[in-house]
This record gives sequence, structure tokens and C-alpha cells, in this order.
Amino acid sequence: MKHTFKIFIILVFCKTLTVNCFSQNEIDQKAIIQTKYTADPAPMVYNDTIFLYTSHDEDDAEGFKMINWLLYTSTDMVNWTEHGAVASLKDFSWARQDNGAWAVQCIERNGKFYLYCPMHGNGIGVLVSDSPYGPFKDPLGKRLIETDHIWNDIDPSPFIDDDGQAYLYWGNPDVYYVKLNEDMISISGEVVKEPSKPKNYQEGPWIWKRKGHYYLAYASTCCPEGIGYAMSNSPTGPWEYKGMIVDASELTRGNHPGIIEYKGKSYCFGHSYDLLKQSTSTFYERRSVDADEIIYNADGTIQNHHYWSVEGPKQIETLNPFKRNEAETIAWSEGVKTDKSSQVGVYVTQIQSGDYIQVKGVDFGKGTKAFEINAASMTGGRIQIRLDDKEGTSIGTCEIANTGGWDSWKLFKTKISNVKGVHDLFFVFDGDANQENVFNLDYWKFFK
Ligand code: FUB
Repeated sequence: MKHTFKIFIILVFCKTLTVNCFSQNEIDQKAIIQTKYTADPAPMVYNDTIFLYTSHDEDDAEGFKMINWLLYTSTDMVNWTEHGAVASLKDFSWARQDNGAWAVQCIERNGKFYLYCPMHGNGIGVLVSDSPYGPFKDPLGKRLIETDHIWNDIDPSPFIDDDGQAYLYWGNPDVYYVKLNEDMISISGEVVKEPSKPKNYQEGPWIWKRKGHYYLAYASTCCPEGIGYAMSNSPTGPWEYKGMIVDASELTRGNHPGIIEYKGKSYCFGHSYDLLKQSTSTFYERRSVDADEIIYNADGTIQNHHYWSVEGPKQIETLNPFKRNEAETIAWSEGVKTDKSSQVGVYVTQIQSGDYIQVKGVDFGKGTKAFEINAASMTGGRIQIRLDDKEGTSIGTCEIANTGGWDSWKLFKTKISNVKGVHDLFFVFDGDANQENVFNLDYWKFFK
């Protein structure tokens, strides 16, 4: 309820004053996903990969318009591969179907993956899969948590302690928790309203343990919302407020933490409106996920960020161009969108002349001689392959012919001027300027 009120106030404020709802002088982080609006990041490390589940603000959303949950993966923190919608309101036959797919979180236990899903006004459900990529199924056919404050039952965050006891936390404007049984789809004991709710707590709890300390990060009091955190000696509190991981400042309008350790570093994910701000100065609920490295002090406290850094996280390993890479593996893109088909899975589409994709830190080693890409087109066009900048050195041009259909996929190959070492790769698209799409792209690969 509080959310609806919050958004209502913001929209009324913007519309009444007909003002730019965003300051023009802000220096923003480049959102880590650009092909869709993403929010409420829930990263999960499984094996050597980050699985980033997000909620999804529709492209035409004004207030919240959220019907499914997306998945992205990365092994280097800068190039993210889209896997499309892995769950949606349709997976819960008992829930409202047209809106309310809010902040999810996934956790693995004994080889199964449990995705805890809030449906605003319908409470919290759980989906189960044998794979982090889904498909996810509703094993209960009803909500997991029964309370008398269903509108407060949002933002579930599961946690498994070292002794194997699992917990589920959630809630706005209070933090609730309950023990989960080992099956992860039933509860043990009573729902507890946390009596030591930390200062500034609004919603979006995220629980983790590090070096014997328990942490509770959360979206801080609206508006604006930053990311606060508290620490405890126990998963059930009491929690002691420790400060802000990301300040609530004039730059933020809502947030939701997701925190992981990966390959020896720690990261905090959240969201902002920075991607939207690149295309309009009007406020809509169209958010985009950001991330930054976080640093712990010796006493376990976390160093503060005023806002998401402009440069974002550093790349932690190079990308191998000699294996199949999905076209939807992207560090930054302009103009393009993604879609999903049963034939090829997620692919890049709505490519217009002048659009481009950047893939960061590609290691060509001792050299490459050829490039191949799987594409479909009704018009044809070409891909200029450039290094280190959208207008950087061209190492080849791949001509894409008309394949006879937007789902008639063919491989196109071209020679590449020899290139060595590590470079950012830019695929710059060229075709008839009047076309809304010059080709669809599935995957690519270089050859030694
Ligand atoms: O994205 C919808 C809701 O807004 C989330 O569930 C909250 O955490 C806030 O980000």
C-alpha cells in the first residue's frame, strides 16, 4: 500500500509541476543491463557463475508494471548474458496475473533451486527447479506464507545458516522472518515480526553471513531510498544498525540490495533510474540494475558509497572469443532489444543502422583470422567489427544477406585482419536507415 502511495505522490509531483523529475547534472553509472528495464537485483553465485535474477519493469510502464522475472549470467561482472524471463505470474495460477511481480530471490539446496516470489497483494509463493535456468514450477499451488498483512508480504530473502537451518525474511515496512523446513517449501514455527528492526528499514531485506557476522541489508526509508545495513551475532537478531552501503541521496529514487562474494571480491547490486534518464527527463517506474564492489573493514563493517560509481565494477576475467558467445552477451549496447524463441532461445533484435553492442575485455591471444555469426534477416545489412571504441579500428565487416525470414537462421563468416591481445569489441550495425530491424543475431565466434 505504502508503495502505491509513494509512486502516486511522485507522479503527482512531476505532473503538477511539469518539471524535469531528474536533475540534469547527474553523473550516472552505465546500467549493467540495457536491453530491458530491470530492478530488484537478486544475484546468486552457483559454481563459477553469477546468476542475476531481476524483476522487470515493462518498457511502457508508468507506475509499477511487472509481470515476469528475468535472468542474466556473468563470470566477469561486466559482460552479462540474458536468458530472458525464467518465471512469471503465470506460474502462480492462484495469483493476480496482470501486475505485481516484485522482488524475487533464488537459493540452491541439495541440487534444487528455490525462487521465492512476491506478488504484490497476493503474498509470497515459491517456485522450484532442477536448474538455475528453470523451468520453475509451483509445488504448492498456494502461497507459502499466510499472514494477516498480505500487502506487507513482499521482498522475500532466503538464507541457509551453516548449521543447515533455513530462514525466510521479508517485509515492508517491518521485517518478518520464519524458519523454513529442509524441503524449503514449508515453514517451521511462527512468523516473527523482528523487534529490532534497524533504523531506516523500509523493505528489501537481504541476509548473508561473512566471517561469523550476520548481515541484514535493506532499502532504507523512502524517499529517496539508499541501502542501509545492520549486523548481528545471530540470524534472528537483534540487529544493530551500522550505516549506509549506498547513501540515500538526491541521486536515488528507490533501491533494493543484492549482495554476493565472487572470485575473492564482494559486490552490492541495486537499482536506479539512470538508464531511463538517458532517454527522458520524465519519471516512470523503469529502473535499471547497477552494481559496485564493496569493501569490508577489519571489524566487518562495510565502506560507504555515496552513489553507484560511474565506472561500475572492474572486469575480473577476460572473455574467450574462440568459443560460442551469445549475441546477447553484452557489456553495453545502444538501440538494440532482445527477444526469445523456442528455436534459438534469446536473440538480439530491433537492430537499426547505427546501433551497437560492446563486449568488454575480449582476449584474442596470439590472433584471429575469421569471424562467424548466426543471423536471420529479411533485409540484409552488415556488421562492422571494431576495436576499443564504436569508431575504433575496423578489423572486418560481416555482410548479412536476406535469409528469407526473421526466424530463418544462417551462419555468415568473414575474414578478420589479424588482431592480438585484449580489446573491447564493438559490433556496429549498418543497414537501410528506414528499417526497424536489419537482422536478428543469435551467437558469434572467432577463429584462430
Ligand atoms: O520492484 C517492486 C518493489 O519496489 C520491490 O519489491 C521493492 O523492493 C521496491 O524495489
